Amino acid sequence: MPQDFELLAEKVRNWGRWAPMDQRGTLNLIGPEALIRGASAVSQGKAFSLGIDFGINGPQLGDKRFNPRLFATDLFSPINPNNPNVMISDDVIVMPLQAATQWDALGHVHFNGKLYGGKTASEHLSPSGTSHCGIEHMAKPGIVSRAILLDVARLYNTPRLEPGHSISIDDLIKACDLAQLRPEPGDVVCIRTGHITRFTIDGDRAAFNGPQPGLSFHVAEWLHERQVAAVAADNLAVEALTADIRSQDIPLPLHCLALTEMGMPLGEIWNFEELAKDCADDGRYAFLLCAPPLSIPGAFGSPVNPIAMK
Ligand code: UVW
Repeated sequence: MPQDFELLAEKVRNWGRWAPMDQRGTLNLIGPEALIRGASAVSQGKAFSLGIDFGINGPQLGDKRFNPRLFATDLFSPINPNNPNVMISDDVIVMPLQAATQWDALGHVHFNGKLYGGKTASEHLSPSGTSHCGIEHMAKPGIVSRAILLDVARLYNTPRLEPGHSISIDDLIKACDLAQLRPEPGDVVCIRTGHITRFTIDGDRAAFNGPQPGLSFHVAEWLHERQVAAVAADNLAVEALTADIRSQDIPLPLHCLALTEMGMPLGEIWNFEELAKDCADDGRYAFLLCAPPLSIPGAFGSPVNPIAMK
């Protein structure tokens, strides 16, 4: 794999393509045409949330990535203590930015000491975040474009792909045929594996966090050729994960290619179940996606509640 990987990395590298100090990567491909194409995919007045809840019963199992905890900081608090007929309540949430439905910022992964654009990671990363490719650069303007759903689970005629199933370019082309469309420059590609249902339906956090179906790193070439702006999936990491991830020469190879080489954001833990039913019913797999991350300077990711409109 390392040799394959190196060749592919050179092929898909976008460093310096838009500007020497570029921090938006393939989001630069979303221009007026992609936005208008997205807007013209809305004809039925339907909207779908592609996010899961940010709550204590979320999908996380770990100590670093834990489930969000909400605390009320103000309850029954009168604005005018002499006339307590108007009261407010406030709250604070403690959570990792990657706790549930989220975008990875380009700065989330660096490889061989380099961030996207060839910038030296050690010069930019600190305990207070990153000064290169933080999520704020993806927030303004936010991620709004045409998106297409590639329903790979449906292609295989199964509610969910098996753990470890590695989705190939051939699978993506067949899923495009099923949807009767191809990604156009600036589109966001949404990949349905069905894996999210291990959490949302089965409530099995261990299975959701274990080996899982997802993209093979080889698809980076196809995404690059099709000029895709971003990819989102209904699993933990967009790419397929096997049990031996921690002992691999290049763990998370698609992360390295997408975030570091291409500058292509990855959306994780999205939920396409309701949207996928609707797409299968009406045969329309294209929609307007509005999925702006929060503008948190220096952050490596952001929660998002993506909305698909048809
Ligand atoms: C994984 O959790 C493996 O991916 P990410 O760090 O992008 O969330």
